[in-house]
Amino acid sequence: MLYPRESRSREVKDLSGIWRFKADSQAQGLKNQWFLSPLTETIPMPVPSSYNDITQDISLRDFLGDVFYETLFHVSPYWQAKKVLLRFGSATHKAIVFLNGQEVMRHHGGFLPFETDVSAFLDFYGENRLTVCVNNTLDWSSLPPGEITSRNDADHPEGYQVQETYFDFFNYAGLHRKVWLYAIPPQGIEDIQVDTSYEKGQGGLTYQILAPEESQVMVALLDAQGNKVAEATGASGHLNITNANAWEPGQPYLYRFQVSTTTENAADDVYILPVGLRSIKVTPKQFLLNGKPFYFRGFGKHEDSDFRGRGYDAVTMIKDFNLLHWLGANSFRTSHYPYAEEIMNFADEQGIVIIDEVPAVGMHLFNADQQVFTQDRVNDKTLDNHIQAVQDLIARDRNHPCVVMWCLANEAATYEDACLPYFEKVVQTARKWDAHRPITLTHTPVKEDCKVAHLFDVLCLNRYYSWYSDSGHLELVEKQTLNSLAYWAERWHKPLLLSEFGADSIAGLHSEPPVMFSEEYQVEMIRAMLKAVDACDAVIGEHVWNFADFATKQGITRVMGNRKGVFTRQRQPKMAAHFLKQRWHDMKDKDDHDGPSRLSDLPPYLMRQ
Ligand code: BDP
Repeated sequence: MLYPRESRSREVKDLSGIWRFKADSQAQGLKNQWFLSPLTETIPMPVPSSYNDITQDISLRDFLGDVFYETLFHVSPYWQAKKVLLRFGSATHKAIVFLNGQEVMRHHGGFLPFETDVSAFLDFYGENRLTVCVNNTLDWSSLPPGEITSRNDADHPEGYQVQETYFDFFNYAGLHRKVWLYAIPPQGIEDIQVDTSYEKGQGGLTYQILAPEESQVMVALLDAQGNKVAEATGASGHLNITNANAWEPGQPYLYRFQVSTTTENAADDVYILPVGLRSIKVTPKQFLLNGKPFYFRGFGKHEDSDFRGRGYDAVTMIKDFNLLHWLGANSFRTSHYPYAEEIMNFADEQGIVIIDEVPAVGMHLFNADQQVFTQDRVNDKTLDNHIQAVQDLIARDRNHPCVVMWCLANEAATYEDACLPYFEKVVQTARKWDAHRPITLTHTPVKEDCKVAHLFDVLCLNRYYSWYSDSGHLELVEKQTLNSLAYWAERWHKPLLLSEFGADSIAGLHSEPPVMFSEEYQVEMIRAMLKAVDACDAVIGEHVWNFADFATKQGITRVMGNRKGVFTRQRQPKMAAHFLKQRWHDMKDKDDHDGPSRLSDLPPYLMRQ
């Protein structure tokens, strides 16, 4: 699925801005066809943004059900000769879209784009009205799963409804990403797929172009200065590039792959796709990027910030990337859902490596008595949606050089037998749509043997020793981590990535000796885990949980959100950030001078005295 980009044949109009908004607390809107005329009694709402934290109204923050968005716009009559597409970066979690009172599309799933041809619904000479009904409820078939439970008590005999979620982030909702209208030639390019390679100065690019059969396809590869380094004709083929520049973490050389089509009696089309040449290989103990061992230093992140909730925001994005560079980090996982396309584009440009995750989170109830994979829990419909999400994520992100691995689930109940046939199908889908990239999923520290590890290339482990187990016992962490890593390495002979580890700390709380929730405790827990990591040669990376503090649902284990960030939610560093900065810059310097390698011995100043 192509990101809307301008070219001499393509025009893009960003509909982001201040829209009219109305929460439908009585569930009347669809029944009474609110979309037929302009919405009344609306409030202003920024798009993109979550709607939850924008007003002072607690009932909107915790709202459950349909909300309506509306905006007005004009299009140029010149666009009549074009195909005009309406595209949403995402709508969380379900959307029905109406243009000038008529339904034009529906979409399920809150983290991926959707679009449709709206040429026939537009008024090219008058005002157009776009109305979107967005619903934030989750059930057992959605990704992520959830369930609405009805409760009552003596004070509320009439009952009330609660959205249960089994994941640890606030269920932000709304139009979280940009909304575009864009015009392309009616016989234009529909899709482009590239797979690239790089070995010792030799680059390769295999491509496949989806365009109407009658069009002639020309492709050219331009270097960063705009010089043509390869060209070909035809809808599929392979380009060889000698003296090629690789896309490397930290040195992200981007070429431009220019695809042009000409069709008799129809307008020409041009799409320019940034591409990076790089290769990936996984061995039992290494993750090789361009033939060199790559060690992941970074985080599990969230799309989360003050006021905006999960809404895409260039300020937050660029600040976050600057902080990653400041720390010497080289990668992150898009826990626990696909992030905005603008973030993926920026990671390509910034040379930050990404593990790209589908929104399959909360498929583990943390309760041994609950059989997760039964009909009233995760079910066949969930599986269909999971398969669809994998397919759509790959369709969206497969051309990004920054994406080096797909993460197909976070902490599912992989110790249950029913998990195997389920994940066999999910894995099949990923392999079918991308035969090149490795796949992974994250594991919890359950004792039972994992039923699906053999299906994956890299095993990601989430560990919280001295936090959720043996709380306060920092002295146990190193040994427990070592034992766990040794078990997984010997059992599966696959590379391991410590994909989550960390402790909550409230910025400004100090304690020496360290106690839980102090900044010191967070540092010492991370340090102890990393001592074990440094001793295990099957580990290919460390992703601390989490980059920044983030919002969650309210509960007695969360102090205004999850505080495992090494930055506060406002992106100010805690002690752990300074600790990681030191370690990761040392590792980076070592990589730069001696070639990529693991830091085998911690320098003494990083050891706990
Ligand atoms: C892990 C989850 C993550 C949570 C984290 C925590 O993958 O989403 O936020 O625990 O509890 O199990 O902080």
